[in-house]
Amino acid sequence: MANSNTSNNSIIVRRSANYQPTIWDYDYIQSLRNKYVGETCTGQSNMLKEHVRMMLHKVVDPLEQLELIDILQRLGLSHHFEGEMKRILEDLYNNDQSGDTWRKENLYATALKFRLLRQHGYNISQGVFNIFKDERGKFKACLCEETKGILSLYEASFLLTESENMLEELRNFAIKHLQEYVKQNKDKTLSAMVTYALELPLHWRIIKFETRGFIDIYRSREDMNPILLKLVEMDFNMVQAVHQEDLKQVSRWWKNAKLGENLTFARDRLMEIFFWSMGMIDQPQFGCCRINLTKLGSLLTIVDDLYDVYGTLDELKLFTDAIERWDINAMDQLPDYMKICFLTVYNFVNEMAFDPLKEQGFHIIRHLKKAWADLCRSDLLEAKWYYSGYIPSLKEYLENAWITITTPVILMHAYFMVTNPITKEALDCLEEYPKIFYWSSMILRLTDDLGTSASELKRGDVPKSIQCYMNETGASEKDAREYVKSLISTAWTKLNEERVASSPFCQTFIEIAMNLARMGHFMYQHGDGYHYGDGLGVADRKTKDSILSLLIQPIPHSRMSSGNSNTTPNLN
Ligand code: 0FV
Ligand code: MN
Ligand code: MN
Ligand code: MN
Ligand code: MN
Repeated sequence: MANSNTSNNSIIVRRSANYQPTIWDYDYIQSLRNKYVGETCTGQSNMLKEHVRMMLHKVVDPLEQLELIDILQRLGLSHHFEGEMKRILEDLYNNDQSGDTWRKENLYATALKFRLLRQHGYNISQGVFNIFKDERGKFKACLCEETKGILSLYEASFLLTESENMLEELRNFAIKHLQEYVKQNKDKTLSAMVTYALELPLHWRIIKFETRGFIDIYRSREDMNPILLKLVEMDFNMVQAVHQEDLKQVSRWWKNAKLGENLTFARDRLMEIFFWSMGMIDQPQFGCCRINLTKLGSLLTIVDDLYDVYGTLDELKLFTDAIERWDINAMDQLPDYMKICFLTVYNFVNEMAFDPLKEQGFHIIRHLKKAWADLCRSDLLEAKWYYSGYIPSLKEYLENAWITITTPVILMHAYFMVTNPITKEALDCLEEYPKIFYWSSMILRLTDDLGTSASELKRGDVPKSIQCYMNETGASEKDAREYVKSLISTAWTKLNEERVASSPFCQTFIEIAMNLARMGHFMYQHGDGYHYGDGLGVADRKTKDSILSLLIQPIPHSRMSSGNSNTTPNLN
């Protein structure tokens, strides 16, 4: 679709993505009320936490310890018990050296221990799986009897790092077995668990987005612990209350900035972007970071639509030049609609740089504006390709596209949002984009292409990875998609490597980089969910449903009533 307007007496034909307005009304967001706040809640929750802390001290059976840690993580409670969990894992890791007997020949326990230790940064070797091979190096046939064990192996195998061929082999073995198991459909509950795991491994999922579903599963488990259940219901709702306040605050910013109103060519997706930020970092104490990431994401979305949809090539050159110069005077040369984009970006970035300068004496504008300039230059190159009809090779496309997916800008800002004190060592490392930026970005790019390129090409956009690969090799779309998926797997192995490599980055930052990659899978899995209303029909409902269940609706509490008197918006 294209519309035209006149400027300097000539007609400018512009593309339009025909984005639909937001489904989340400002007044609705502001009307959210949550009763899970205040001292009574905090007191009750602290008491329950102490009970769980005691549970963690009391369990002595290693397998029970591991299972409890796994459950706490999946319920989204692990950040309350980091010290206790570390103590247990440390013991288990040290025990491993002296050869423990409890898990010998037990694939389920071995794999669970392997996964949890690796998740927490312990250097446990893939060699622990050797005992499951026979003399000829094949996996013992008896393993296939044990689907629960193979499922556990499957999840563990995704924590592989480079050149761990055995883990890759084990993963293929597990996938084959699990696919076979689903076909037979012997045990409905276990089959459902396997299907869910095959869709996406745990390591590629954002834990926060899985908690709501897992709480329901946990509630109906035979071994459910009522204290733990009560704590998680309480905690989930209390955290939700914090998130809602963050959302309300940033939604006031968005309304005041009038960007949605004034820039009608761009996606107005404040709620969805807030949801992304929540996926990147969900701990309650990081509200300020969530708010700033949401602002940043909104600006990046507008700038992306500027380059991909609305701007003419000449205008885009001017905008790129203004960002590269980082000069407020460069605003004069911009068409009116771009002035507001430029000024908002300029003010936001400068404001981000204020605290580090004031509090710690670090001048970081240099780093931030470089990331923006790189982004705009790469976006401009894509625009030039589009207007000239050029189709790059996949390699040439990706060399540019890992920048245009905006991850380098997001991570550059995120580093400063979550790090105090900032270190000189980290700043030096940020001069060139560190590899963790690159691989996190690559996963987001490739997953985004799998999910969005169909609608992008329909409205007119540069060919994305799938199309570049098809053009270059003559492959079918199906094969091209498979190839892109294999690139994603490789990128994950590299990202796993960077995650544990020595680096000047704190764990919180590394987790944000991992979650950004995971977000790509969430988006792709849900079709074109991020572009809500792009016309991709049912797929976009999933994003809305996730937002409702995680951010809007409290969990009905076993004692308290469900509490939320708000009605959900009319979403049609
Ligand atoms: C992805 O959209 C997107 F929304 C971008 C790049 C803006 C950044 C926002 C967040 C990561 C929250 P789209 O598929 O249009 O991106 P590309 O790069 O394919 O144009
Ligand atoms: Mn719009
Ligand atoms: Mn785009
Ligand atoms: Mn783009
Ligand atoms: Mn895209």
